[in-house]
Amino acid sequence: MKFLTYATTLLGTLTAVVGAVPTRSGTKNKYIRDGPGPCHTPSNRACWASGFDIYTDYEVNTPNTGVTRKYTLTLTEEDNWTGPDGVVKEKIMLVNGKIMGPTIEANWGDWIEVNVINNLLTNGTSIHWHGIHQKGSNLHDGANGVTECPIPPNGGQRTYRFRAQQYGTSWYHSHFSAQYGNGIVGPIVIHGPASLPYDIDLGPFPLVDYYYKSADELVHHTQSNGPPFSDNVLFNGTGVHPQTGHGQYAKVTLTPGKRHRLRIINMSTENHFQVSLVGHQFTVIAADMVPVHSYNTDSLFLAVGQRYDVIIDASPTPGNYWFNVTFGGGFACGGSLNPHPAAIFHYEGAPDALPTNPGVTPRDHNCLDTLDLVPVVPRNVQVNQFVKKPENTLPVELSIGGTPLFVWKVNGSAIDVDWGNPVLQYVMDGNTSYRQADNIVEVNGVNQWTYWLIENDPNGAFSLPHPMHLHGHDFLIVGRSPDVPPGSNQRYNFDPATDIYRLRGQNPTRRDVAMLPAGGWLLLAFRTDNPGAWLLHCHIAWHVSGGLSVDFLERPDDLRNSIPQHDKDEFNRVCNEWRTYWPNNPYPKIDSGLKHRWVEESEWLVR
Ligand SMILES: [Cu+2]
Repeated sequence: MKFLTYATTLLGTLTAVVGAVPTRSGTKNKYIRDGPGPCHTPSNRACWASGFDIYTDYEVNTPNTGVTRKYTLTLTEEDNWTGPDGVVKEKIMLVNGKIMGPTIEANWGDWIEVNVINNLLTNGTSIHWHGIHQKGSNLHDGANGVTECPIPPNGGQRTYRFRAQQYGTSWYHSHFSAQYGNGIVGPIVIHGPASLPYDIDLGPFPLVDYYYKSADELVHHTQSNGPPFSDNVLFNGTGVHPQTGHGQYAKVTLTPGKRHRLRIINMSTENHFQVSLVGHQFTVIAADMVPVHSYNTDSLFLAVGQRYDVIIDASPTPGNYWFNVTFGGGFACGGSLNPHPAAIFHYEGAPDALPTNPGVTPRDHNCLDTLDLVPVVPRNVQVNQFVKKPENTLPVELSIGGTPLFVWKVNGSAIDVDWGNPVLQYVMDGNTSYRQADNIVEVNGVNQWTYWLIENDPNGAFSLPHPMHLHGHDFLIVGRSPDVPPGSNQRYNFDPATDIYRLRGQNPTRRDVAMLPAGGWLLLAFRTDNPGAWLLHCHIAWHVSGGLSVDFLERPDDLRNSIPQHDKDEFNRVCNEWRTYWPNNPYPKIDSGLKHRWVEESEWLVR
């Protein structure tokens, strides 16, 4: 499409394109005419258009562009596929024929319509638009077993339609078991105002852990073993094999003297990354899809699913610089068999060469994300309203010793969705006899702040940090247990007598993924302003596969009464097709169904 502002080559070396953010003049392209006003310039990115700027609360006010951006994502699978670092993978899944799907791109206020065609052979699918609030469009959230039945394979399809009410950087991924780890991912960019000026938008920079085994084999493995190190790390879909040297470093071109916006996205299944750019600082302007007051840092910790929009000032001596990924927390939140995962930031005009300065290892973030982000549009809550009760406490526990060996439970129950009978079926039928394994937490009250205390097995022998992701909302991070390294023996229960003073209600960090510390607690708040069935889950694919999720059923009566007839019809059509397909599926369901099994038939024959 003409309006795309990023060019990515096959397997994706990232290329800056002139005019990365559309301007009003100089073209007859519809995107640009309906896009930002003339006030949105390199020196004033805060302005967007008449009546809309960085201070506009997008949950209240969104431009009415009348534009719909249409995309088609076709999913396929291949055997014996040669990956970017030269290793042949037995199984891979592709979006539009590529390992990294196309960037879904729109302007703030546009509608986005994505037709998903499932040409996989035996797997269903559903595509989740991570971070998108889906206000009033819960049935387009793409959470199979919750908001829809999976789209059946061999040509099944459905169209997702939702509003770009927010703006910023995000990604889309399959929510069918661990399928996204087989390659069903891609970036989302919604153009809007920014909290700091910049000259050039470099576009999305997806980072992902990369494994030579299929995600399904890894789910099977992690049901009775610890998580394996990734075989490699890919930057914008490419990377170099640490031993053979096959493959190419991702290369990002900087223009000397210019300020560049980079949209860093962690699309991993398990690896949490510490990122740094030798010789440069990052100026952070947004976290997930929340613009923040800018601040400078030498390194950033990106939990699985998190994004940071940063400005990189190309003022150092022109040359080539390593963009490094390191691991912290004693590998409690991931590691890689590639000891030095990296990409190259190359200055225009400099010789094409490998960087020479390896840089210094950034400080250990200990698997914790920063709580010092200050959102531009504030949200304040009365933290003294918080009273710990069983109803607002979500204990996370690792259950060891059953079958499978490792099962993750919240509130004493591991989620295990029923693909053919999603939660929305219950809602539409007015049936409140939910299955225990749907892990429903019903939330009522209109536009009320609700508080959720997640306690990470403080009495267990063993605890790991978890990146918790909420659908349908951004949450406020109202509090967290004291920071200690994940390997520490320190355990923290929430103690109202002392911990109430740790809470922060005045415009705390707000985003859609936050770290739950090992052996500690996290207190989140969201407002009941979006009727829907919204998952709160760990974004480590192996853990949500193992059960680590609840399903907030927010205002079910309001939800039932607000579903458009067209959405009901499509829900029923896809479910009928899935229910016809499923009895003929050759592979059994072995996990929660949220993040299916896809292994060689021979493996089942030997069991
Ligand atoms: Cu987890």
